[in-house]
Amino acid sequence: MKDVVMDSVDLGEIMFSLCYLPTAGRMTLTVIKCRNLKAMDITGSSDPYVKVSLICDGRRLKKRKTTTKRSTLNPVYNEAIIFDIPPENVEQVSLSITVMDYDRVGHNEVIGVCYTGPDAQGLGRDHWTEMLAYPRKPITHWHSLGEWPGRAASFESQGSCPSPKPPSTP
Ligand SMILES: [Ca+2]
Repeated sequence: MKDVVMDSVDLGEIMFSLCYLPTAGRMTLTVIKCRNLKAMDITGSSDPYVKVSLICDGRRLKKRKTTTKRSTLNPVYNEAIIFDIPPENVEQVSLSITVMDYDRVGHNEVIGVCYTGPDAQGLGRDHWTEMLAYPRKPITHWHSLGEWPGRAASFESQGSCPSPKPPSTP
């Protein structure tokens, strides 16, 4: 896993909660809100929505998105996205959370992205660990958005779905 370079470009932040129900094998990611998003449109604003992908083995297994909020850099969603993840697979998956700008004409653009999962960096990994440590309890954090790594190659590594890993050495 390469380091995710978080440079100084301010793309904004996203607040979401994670909650895992081991018996039901259900994970709920609630997109709460964003703040100080980067303006993508000539109007000086953006039309943000949030796309959440469940990733295993570098592949997007499932993709869900929130509604689009028009012309705001501080959207409020409070929208829950549910994934079925059996306990035996919870160490093998990650989530990518991408904030997009909707455009009526042309392609929608990525504003910024963050990751959470056992292979994520920093808070992305800590948030996931906390979710597993406190099952049935929604855990909420603000995450800084990072640059979209182009073809998404830096995070979605090649190879087979990782088996449970030994704890990382200090
Ligand atoms: Ca737009």
